[in-house]
Amino acid sequence: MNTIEKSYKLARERYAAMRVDCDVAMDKLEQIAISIHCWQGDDVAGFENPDIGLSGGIQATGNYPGKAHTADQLRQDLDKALSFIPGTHRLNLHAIYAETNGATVERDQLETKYFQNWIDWAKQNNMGLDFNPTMFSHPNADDGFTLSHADKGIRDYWIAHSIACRKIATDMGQALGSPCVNNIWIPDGSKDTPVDRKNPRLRLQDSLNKIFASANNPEYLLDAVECKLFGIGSESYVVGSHEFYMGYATANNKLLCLDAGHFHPTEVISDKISSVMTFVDEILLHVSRGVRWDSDHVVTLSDELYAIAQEIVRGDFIERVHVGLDFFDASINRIAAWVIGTRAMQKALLAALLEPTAQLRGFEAEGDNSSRLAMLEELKTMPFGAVWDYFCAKHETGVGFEWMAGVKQYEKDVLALR
Ligand code: RNT
Ligand code: ZN
Repeated sequence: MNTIEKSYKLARERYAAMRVDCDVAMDKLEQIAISIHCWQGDDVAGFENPDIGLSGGIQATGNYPGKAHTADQLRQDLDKALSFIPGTHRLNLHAIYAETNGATVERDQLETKYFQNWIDWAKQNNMGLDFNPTMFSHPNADDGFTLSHADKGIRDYWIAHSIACRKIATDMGQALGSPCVNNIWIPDGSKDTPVDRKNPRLRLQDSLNKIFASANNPEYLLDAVECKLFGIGSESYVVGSHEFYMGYATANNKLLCLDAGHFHPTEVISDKISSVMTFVDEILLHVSRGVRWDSDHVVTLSDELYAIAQEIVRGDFIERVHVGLDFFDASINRIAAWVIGTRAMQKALLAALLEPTAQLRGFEAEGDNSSRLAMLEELKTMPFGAVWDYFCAKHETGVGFEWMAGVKQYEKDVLALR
């Protein structure tokens, strides 16, 4: 027996003494497919137009060498990242990752054929796909408004784009036998105090109604809408606020997307999950890490990440919460960023799955808050790392820091030559 197995055996005994079964926890973790965002691999650039900068009030800062410039490079990088991530996951694509073979294809003209390579790649990897219309980094989004624009022509363009994306997402879901979550996020808002907060929201509601006019087949397509508090250049007003989309999702039976960076700095999405789940069937998470603003730092094993995972597990929401990642750091190795963020999410989920929740609930029900606090504190130093290491070893994805050597080698052999 090697050290990893020995440590696991001891850890399993420790957890068994608390009536927690480590094997059951690992089986459950294996079933959770994280939706890994493609855009960490190229700083949200996409392949539509290499000269157009990222707009929409979001920013990837840094210029670490080796970013992917083509879809083949991006898939190659993803393959590398996935080799260090235990389990089977999903890939989250944006419309700007279409492969048009050099042809200029307007976004309202996009079709599934431009994503065929992605579908084939996903099939090979036994992965599902998720999707997003891209309503930024485009001349029709230059003045900060898209689906809520005062100009009908511009609104119609983005409505047509969103409808095209729903069709593509449906085809992806059908091809891969797993529903594709198509998430709508728009940058609409204004830098300074607007006079009219009402009409853009009414126009957004109308645009969404047009986009969702045809019903989705939930076997293939799930529609999500993502709210936000502010962006760079939309500090004073965001059309698609939390209240707006909470209302829209509830009234229209859509998924609500909660992005960890899209609320006031002292607000946390972990506390919103059980509230929102009372009124919508399913939600999408954009797990991210905002540092002082919605900075989209790489996700780490923070208190809030633990709390998000606890809420998903304690609420029995695993089947109803789609866990997606949303960060883009251009200042470090992008493959490492994917691996660090995804592994952190999985670690948090494992820690939550290893919790003796029934016992904790018992203390709470009896009003024994001293025991509740004492046990929560003791749990923090339980050997959950030994279970995680064993899980990684079982999946041959590198135990501990080991995987980083593989990333460094790849940087030398592949990224440095780009
Ligand atoms: C922006 C939103 C949105 C984007 C991606 C690229 O603040 O979080 O989800 O990050 O669509
Ligand atoms: Zn997001």
